[in-house]
Amino acid sequence: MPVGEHIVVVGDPGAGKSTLLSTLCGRTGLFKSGISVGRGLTDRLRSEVVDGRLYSDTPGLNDPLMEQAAADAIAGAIQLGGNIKLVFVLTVESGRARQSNLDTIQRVLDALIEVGHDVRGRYTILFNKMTPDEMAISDVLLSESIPLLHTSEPGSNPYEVGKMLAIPRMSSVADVQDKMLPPELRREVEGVIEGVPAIPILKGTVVCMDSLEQRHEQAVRKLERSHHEDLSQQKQKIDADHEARLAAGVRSGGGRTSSSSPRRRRKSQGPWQSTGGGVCHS
Ligand SMILES: Nc1nc2c(ncn2[C@@H]2O[C@H](COP(=O)(O)OP(=O)(O)OP(=O)(O)O)[C@@H](O)[C@H]2O)c(=O)[nH]1
Ligand SMILES: [Mg+2]
Repeated sequence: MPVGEHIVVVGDPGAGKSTLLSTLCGRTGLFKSGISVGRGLTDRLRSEVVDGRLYSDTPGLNDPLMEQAAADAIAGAIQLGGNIKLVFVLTVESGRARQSNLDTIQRVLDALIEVGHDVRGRYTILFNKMTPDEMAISDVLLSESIPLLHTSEPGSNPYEVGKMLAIPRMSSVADVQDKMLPPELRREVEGVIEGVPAIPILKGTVVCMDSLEQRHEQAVRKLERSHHEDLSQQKQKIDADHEARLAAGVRSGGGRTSSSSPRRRRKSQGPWQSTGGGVCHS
């Protein structure tokens, strides 16, 4: 059985994951944070045990230079197992959650669902670095900006979120290296994460973090498969209908079904010809 609480933080590069984790651990600079030009600062999985709890920091999945490393790091964190408290850290642009954030959430949740985990109500979303204007509309932002949360009837959505929280942009940590958020914010974030049940994951669990390109290819292949299935079902139905009509024709007097009939001969050249319909044999 999995033991121990394990906080795993996932989000875009620069969203504030490392700052947040160091704050939660109460240790300045435990997870390196700061400005990073061109690529994410955290470049691989970093895990630390503090007061018996495991904390995992991952690189931004949407960093094109580190996409694979980031996907591996997230999969690696999950593989460590434990009672995983999954925390997504998002930032907002012009009042909307960035699409890259939304893709990341879906990729990680899909990977967990695929190996049989029920993630409903078992993860947290933090909207970080919110400006005062964004904070003023945070209710709407939180409830409206993640389409994934509105894809089906309430209660039946496999992606249902546990809790969400808007965190104001703190000028005290703005682009400063290894700074921590103020204690009152730490308590608020802790409270939210604690209130969300964990996902119990066995150590060694392997998840597949597909790239966006792979997901696209899979979707195209799925469409192609279902298209072929539709076509083949239609063909079977046409064949069956035709045979039924032929049988009915034979029963009601074979004379009219003679191959000497030009109309019948034309019909026999259709795609169902291979069924050997008796109509062509006088
Ligand atoms: N203004 C403000 N800046 C913040 C806040 N949190 C983090 N920052 C700053 O944002 C920058 C990036 O923070 P990090 O914690 O390194 O972000 P990250 O998500 O770990 O970034 P990567 O490791 O590059 O993926 C740092 O310079 C922080 O000082 C916040 O709440 N407000
Ligand atoms: Mg980081």
